[in-house]
Amino acid sequence: MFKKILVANRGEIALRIQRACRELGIKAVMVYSEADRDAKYVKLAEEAVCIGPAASALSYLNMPAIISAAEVTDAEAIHPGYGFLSENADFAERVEKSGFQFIGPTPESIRIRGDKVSAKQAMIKAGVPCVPGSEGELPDDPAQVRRIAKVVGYPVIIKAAGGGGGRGMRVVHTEAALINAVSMTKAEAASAFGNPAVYMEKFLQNPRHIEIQVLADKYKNAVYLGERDCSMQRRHQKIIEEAPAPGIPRKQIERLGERCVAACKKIGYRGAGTFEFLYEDGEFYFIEMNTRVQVEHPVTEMITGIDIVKTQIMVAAGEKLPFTQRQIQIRGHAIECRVNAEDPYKCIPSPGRITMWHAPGGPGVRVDSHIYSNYFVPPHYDSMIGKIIAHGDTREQALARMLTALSETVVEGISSNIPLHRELLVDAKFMTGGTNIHYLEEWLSHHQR
Ligand code: MV4
Repeated sequence: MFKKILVANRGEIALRIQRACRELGIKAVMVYSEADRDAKYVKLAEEAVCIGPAASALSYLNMPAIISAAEVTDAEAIHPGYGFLSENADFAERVEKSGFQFIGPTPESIRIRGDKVSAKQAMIKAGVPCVPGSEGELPDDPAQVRRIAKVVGYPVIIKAAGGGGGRGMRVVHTEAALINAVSMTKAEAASAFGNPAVYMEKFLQNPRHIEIQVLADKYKNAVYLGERDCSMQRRHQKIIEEAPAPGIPRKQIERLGERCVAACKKIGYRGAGTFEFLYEDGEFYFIEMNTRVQVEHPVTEMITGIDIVKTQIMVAAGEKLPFTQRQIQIRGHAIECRVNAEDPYKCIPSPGRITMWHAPGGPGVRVDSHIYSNYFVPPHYDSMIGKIIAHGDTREQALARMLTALSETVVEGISSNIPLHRELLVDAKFMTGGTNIHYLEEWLSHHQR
């Protein structure tokens, strides 16, 4: 096992990784920008290194600064967390070339999934159900493009191979609009991602966003840890996630999970990963894969009892997965509310000093947050200041515990989205379960205040 790991991230996930290291008896070196000097995990750290000014490009995205910090502190491995450099194949490669272990999959795995066309082709080959569409990249010939769209059926969506997470896509409803939409998406993709390749899919109008969590070691052992429903989102920012996904037959999830595991084995995947699916009319369609630990990993930890971050570290160190699929049991239900420093209805960021913070507690309640009373939320990064997770034997109990937790939580000095969470949790449709990816934006348009 590693003796020392460098944590190349900030905020709650930096603290989460620090905690996993402590539990494993590993020293954690924390890095921080000038704006994060007063962070809780920096105060708690045995070792911390300033890697640059507030701007992410000069600190958390600064590969040489991070690798030098690992060199001067004698760390053996680098955990990238989520966001920043976590899915940057060049970074993973430079980390390994510098003699450190990257805590994540191989650079090749990251690269395959970064190109959505190659990721989708790998999934089709592995038997994972995908959205019907073009076989690979769209050809240049307009007549051929029109023919493909006719077979797929309108509406279609044009997606950039280098895009993802909602960037570089365009919906097309009619043949008249098709060729122009393809050229516009190609031009944008070329400038934004340095890759003009685009592909086409049938556009699903009212899907849910369901994802499967996997863990794999380098000996081709892989397991799935059930699913998460991440449909409650606005502009591709999730705000509530839950597991299991309400109303989906267990057998169908098991079949899908087994497909994902088979795909991991086939591509030699290692570490934690997420297979993202759209779910519409009772069917799953793969859209993207994530090769990092995700913000919403705690709901899966709560229903399985498995520590995903610890397992990431163990498999990166070359250990075997410490459990088999048969040993993984789903217990109860978990919900996560992302607490953002923002106006709850207009969703405008609200950085600044938190004059008072009281965290909730009680049975089944978990808080993953780096904030404290008198902490200054810097304006340079995303607005998430923590996550509240509630677990219960049933969805109803998890919801009740979450409502109590939110009512106990105090954030003063800045705005937070807690009032929004408290309204959504008692919304009749949300309480029933199974709302789709458009629900929150529609809800907000009727509840603007
Ligand atoms: C889609 C889709 C409908 N049909 N693909 C958006 C982010 C990226 N991960 C894929 N996305 C979508 N792909 C087809 N064929 C709708 C979306 C989509 C979406 C997906 C998941 C979560 C939120 C979303 C919000 C808008 C659009």
